[in-house]
Amino acid sequence: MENHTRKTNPIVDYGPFGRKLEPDRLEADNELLYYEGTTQTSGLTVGCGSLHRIVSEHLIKKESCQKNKLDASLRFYVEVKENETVILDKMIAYSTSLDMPVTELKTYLLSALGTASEKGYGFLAERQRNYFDCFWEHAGIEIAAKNIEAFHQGLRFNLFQIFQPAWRDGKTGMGAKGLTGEGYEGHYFWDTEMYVFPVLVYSQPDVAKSLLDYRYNTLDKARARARILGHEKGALFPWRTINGEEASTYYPLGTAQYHINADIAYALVLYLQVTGDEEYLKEKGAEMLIETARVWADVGSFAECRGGKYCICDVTGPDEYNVLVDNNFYTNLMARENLRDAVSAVKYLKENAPDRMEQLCEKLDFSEEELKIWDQIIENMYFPYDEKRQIYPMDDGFMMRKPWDESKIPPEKRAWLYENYHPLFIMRHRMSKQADAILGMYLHSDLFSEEEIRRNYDFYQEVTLHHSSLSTCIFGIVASDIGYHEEAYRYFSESARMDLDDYHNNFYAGIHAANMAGTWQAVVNGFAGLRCQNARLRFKPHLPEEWESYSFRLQYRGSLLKVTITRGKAEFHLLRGEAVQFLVNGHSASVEQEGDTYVEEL
Ligand code: IFM
Repeated sequence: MENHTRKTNPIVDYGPFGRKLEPDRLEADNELLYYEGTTQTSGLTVGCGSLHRIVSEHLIKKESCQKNKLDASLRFYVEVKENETVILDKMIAYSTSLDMPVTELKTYLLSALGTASEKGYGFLAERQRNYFDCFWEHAGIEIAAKNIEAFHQGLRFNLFQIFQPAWRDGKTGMGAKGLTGEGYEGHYFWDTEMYVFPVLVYSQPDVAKSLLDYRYNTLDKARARARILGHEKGALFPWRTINGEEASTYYPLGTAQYHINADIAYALVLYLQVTGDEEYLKEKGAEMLIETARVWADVGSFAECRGGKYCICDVTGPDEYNVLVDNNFYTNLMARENLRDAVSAVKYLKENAPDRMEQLCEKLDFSEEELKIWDQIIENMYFPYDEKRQIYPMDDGFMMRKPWDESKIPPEKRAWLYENYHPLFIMRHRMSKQADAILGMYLHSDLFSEEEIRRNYDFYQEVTLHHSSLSTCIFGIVASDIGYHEEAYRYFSESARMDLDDYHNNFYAGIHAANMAGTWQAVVNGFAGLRCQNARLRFKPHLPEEWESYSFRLQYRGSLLKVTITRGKAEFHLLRGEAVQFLVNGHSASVEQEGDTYVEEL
């Protein structure tokens, strides 16, 4: 089949169009169908075997028919009486050339199918059920409220859809559409690190770690990419990719989103703080932090016209309606924190693993001199600021752009701007597609006062169109943080059933994995106010008016904590593991032993 693509939207695709997976072989033999195909550009081969068996007593004849590499089928003839059930077991196994030489794919897959069919459907279903029971036990959110079924269904659907496609082998990442559709050609974006990853790090830290491994395993490609972009040192991760190579077509909406480097670094640091996995920092983390930081130290300059502050020009921030901008607030903020984390990693290694530091200095040709420059950048990062409104505009030019007048846009074109208007028309207006500066303020909320966040939220609330599915969940979380509880609930409600109710009218192309994870975040990071600051959990719990209670679980440094919020109190129960210290509503609290509960009056 051909991938569906639209020629009208530069974000979605600019071609080449037509079939992208070329069939190499297709065989139908007795009960087995076997397929192998290779992607045209990246040359990745996928092998897929499927075994079919009528397990009830009805079979009278089987036929296999093979016409060519595109058309093969199996036929099963059964004799059935009215109301009788026929059972067909179909077992499918996939593997790819990332895992083994293409010549070994078929043998491997047939053997996997053989084992699966020996074990039988019942065994496999049971194993899958146990696996998912464990997932729900750690990731599930329970809400008690009237008429909550629809939200519960939305939450569960969303969690399932993000957990299923998050790969566990360290060689693959996770598509923005999960495993459900062809939208964005299966590519991985920052959606994984900034939206999905925080859910996994607290519920399935091993899966989160595999996703980091995937980035680590593609570091060489990111280094090569940085050279193409003119950076002599460091690594630049691709905006969209599968095998680690940049797969963006239209660079202003792709490669220019340099913030992906800092996003990956942010996820890595979150993982280190939540799990305390210092070995990971030594083995892989420090190298990733150094290599991503190096690009930040090269991409900008200390600009005289900005009082010697460090400026980063011609990048695209998260917002895809304002591209190739100077000093995108989100990018500068995340870049500065990426550099800060890299400095800490180097210090940590020098003190705790000097041999590894030495190795890295040699491998990366890294010297202390670089640290001095990083420190200067950290001290002098430039942020656009509007004195009159006392807010951070999204970038240097944002306040100069033409005000957006939606009444001039016919209603049927409003949600499809790139499909209906030239990019320049969109980019010259003062409006925003999705959470951008606000996202930075959520991720680093400890660096801003509540008043500051509120002023910025009020401003961005007016200019954000939420045309991206990555937007409402973030606004909801920030709304919770500043006490706009009704608004937070409204945003949560939109996110929770976005795909089930197809609010964005594009479910045909697949799920919106980032938003799905954003629903979990809206409850845990939003209503319950969870942040991990300086490696410590902090909460600011709130119970939405519409609910009687809600509860969720978090894994933190090997311990399992259950948090339950009811009217007037929040309970923190240590289900498993060692003592956990945390902050709740600004003061310290702890649970010391398994079975302990700390109760906070609200
Ligand atoms: O990564 C996102 C981006 O932020 C908005 N457009 C869609 C991409 C994939 O979900």
